[in-house]
Amino acid sequence: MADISSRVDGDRVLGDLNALRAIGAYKTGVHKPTLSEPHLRSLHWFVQRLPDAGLAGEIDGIGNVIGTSAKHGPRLLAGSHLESQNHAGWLDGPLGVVYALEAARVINLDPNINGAVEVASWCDEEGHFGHFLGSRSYVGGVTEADIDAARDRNNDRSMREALRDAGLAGRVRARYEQGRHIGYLEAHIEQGETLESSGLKIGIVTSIVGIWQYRITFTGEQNHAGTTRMAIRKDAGLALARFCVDIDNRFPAACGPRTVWTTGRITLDPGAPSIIPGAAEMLFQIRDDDPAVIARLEELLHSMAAEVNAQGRCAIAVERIRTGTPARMDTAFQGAIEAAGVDFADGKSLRMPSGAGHDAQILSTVMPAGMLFVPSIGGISHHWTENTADADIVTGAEVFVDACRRLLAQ
Ligand code: HGY
Ligand code: MN
Ligand code: MN
Repeated sequence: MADISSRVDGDRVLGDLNALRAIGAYKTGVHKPTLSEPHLRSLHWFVQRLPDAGLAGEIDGIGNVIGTSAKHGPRLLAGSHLESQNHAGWLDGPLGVVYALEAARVINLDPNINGAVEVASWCDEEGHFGHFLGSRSYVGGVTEADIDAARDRNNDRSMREALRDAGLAGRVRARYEQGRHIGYLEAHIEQGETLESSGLKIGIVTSIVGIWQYRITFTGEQNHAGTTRMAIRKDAGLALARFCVDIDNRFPAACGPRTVWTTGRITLDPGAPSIIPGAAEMLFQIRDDDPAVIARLEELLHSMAAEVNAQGRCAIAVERIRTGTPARMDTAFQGAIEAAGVDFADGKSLRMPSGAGHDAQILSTVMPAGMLFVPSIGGISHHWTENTADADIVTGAEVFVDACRRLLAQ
């Protein structure tokens, strides 16, 4: 067995994760929306630790941090994100950033290892301003106009203003260099219960879902909740509720084996108890790793909307506001993770798809990419009770660093 586990310092990994947990702490989780004060403090924390890993870097013009190495030889890029969903978990994102930092500290400073790990913290993976704006900026998929248009979904603040307030206005945005890296490796909590329920320790990610997001609006007639007879109402809120139930009744016949759909936000206008809502809006999401399934469900959505409009009571409009290309993870990266899992996790690993979106799916458009998961307690994530056992965090770090070493040696 390789001796690398003597150099992965599990206490240092746990110490770093808990230091980040203390920044923007919320109950046992964190509240670090993109470009918020605690998110910026976390980015500065990361920048300050780059030199000890043989790296140099700064926060770039969209809030990414890329740590680069001057060491000769092959280079592997590794990372994840440091912002969180609102009032959410302490590991979603930071686990992958700290594992990347640990891999850099162990590998970059070892003269016997040819090559280096470069690290990244991608801004806005959690979609407060857009989708994957940080990693998409790095691969050249974000224009200045996109940033001009981006607004915080929590408070409608413009991204331009947030970047200016953070002192990042005018900074260059880091771009990937063709051929600089052999690929990208990301570690993440599973955010589901597969590993824990199977007594396994490592998920070897095979594919990452595409996320398609819709804004569905309903227009009825605002009126008095007491004097308007039921028979003549045009209640936009009721039309929305009926549509959600109709989706649940009709999607199962058209979906794939792992398709999921979610209505994550409902807004009623004006949202007062004595007023029949004249307008309603739902943010609706479909996820699958097969684009044909998503296209089929989108077609069904539009035909269901046409049926509602044909009834002539409330008008409905379906607007697609985001698409996402599913990604296949590189098989050589999967193999390196599996081999490392044999050495450091007793082979307790499983090849599995990711139902969550990740920056790895963006990086996979320009270089080979791989992901590994560690177990989530109770499968909980995007909630402040999200957690992973310390022993599983350390095992995951050792597998991750060994996988990096194997990939650099290929
Ligand atoms: O929503 C997602 O899949 C990711 O956790 N942001
Ligand atoms: Mn994440
Ligand atoms: Mn997340």
